[in-house]
Amino acid sequence: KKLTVAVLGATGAVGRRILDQLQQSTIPYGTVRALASAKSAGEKVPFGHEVLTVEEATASSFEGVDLVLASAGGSVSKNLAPAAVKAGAVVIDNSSYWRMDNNVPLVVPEVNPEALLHHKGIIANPNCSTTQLVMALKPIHDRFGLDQVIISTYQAASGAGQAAIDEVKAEAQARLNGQSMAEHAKILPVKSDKKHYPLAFNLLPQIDVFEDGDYTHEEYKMIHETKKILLDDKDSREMKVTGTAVRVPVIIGHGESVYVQTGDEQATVADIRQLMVDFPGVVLEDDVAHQVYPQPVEAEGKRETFVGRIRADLENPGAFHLWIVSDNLLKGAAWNTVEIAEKMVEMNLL
Ligand code: 11C
Repeated sequence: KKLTVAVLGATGAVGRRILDQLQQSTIPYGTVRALASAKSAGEKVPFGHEVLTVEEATASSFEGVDLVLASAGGSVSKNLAPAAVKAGAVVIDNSSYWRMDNNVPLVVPEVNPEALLHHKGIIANPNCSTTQLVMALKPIHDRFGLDQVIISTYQAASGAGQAAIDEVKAEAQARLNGQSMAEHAKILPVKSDKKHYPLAFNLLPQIDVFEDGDYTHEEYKMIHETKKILLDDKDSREMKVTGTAVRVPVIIGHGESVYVQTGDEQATVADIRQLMVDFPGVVLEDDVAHQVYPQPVEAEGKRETFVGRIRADLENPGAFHLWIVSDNLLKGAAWNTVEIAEKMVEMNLL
């Protein structure tokens, strides 16, 4: 059977990439529809060699749709995902709205595909910084156990959307022309917050709003989502997770410096390297003698998660440092979404 697929939020940076990844996927699609807000209705978006005309997304858009790939933000997903499920569709959602719902599996196909078996219509795609993190952590967790994980992120501007990319480019241009960057800073670090700062030639240690204990919402997402994916129903105190999320003036590709304390003091760097080589979707780039290590400019446009700079901690036995890079718009968003659908087809769930 050919699947009727609707891409919700089809005009955004992630939505366009979902169309692209869908077109290149093994999913047996028939009709593909592009849905977005009323203001984008009538726009054209490419789908392979075809051009799709964007339709307004409403609760009645999903009649006859088998699969919805959504990247339209939390409030849209909150309203439209249940409507799509009611119409008989399976929804794979990129927004943060459903991720921590107990009835919604939060899935990275290489890491926890078994969670798909219990879906009730909505499947959530994790936050980009979580996805690339659990790709590297999963094989270490399975082999040696993980007592503690401490993450520092280096997150690209594209995580905050096209307007943030435009803003950092305008700031860089202004600075190179000897002009002030301040007037261009209207969105970052967080559009809804009181102050805005330039990202060009700068670092912003704030991604999303501040919450309890002065952690940001992004930091909490990484903590809670990582535990939900890796620990499933187990006691979340089994693995300590914490971190600091920082926005850097890179356009595409998040970096993460990660400290892991495994549960095995005998674990070696060679073991960790081999685990990365063997894990599907992870590419080991770790040869410092030849200055080989993951970089955002090289990860851009690729589906894989790249891991390097693997070192044993100098003082804690069984503890390691890793450097993880991936395209935040592909494995972090569009590709993982389409890959979940591919996996569901393979598991006869679609
Ligand atoms: C960022 N991680 O880089 C965010 C973007 O929950 O899907 C992804 C937001 C999300 O700004």
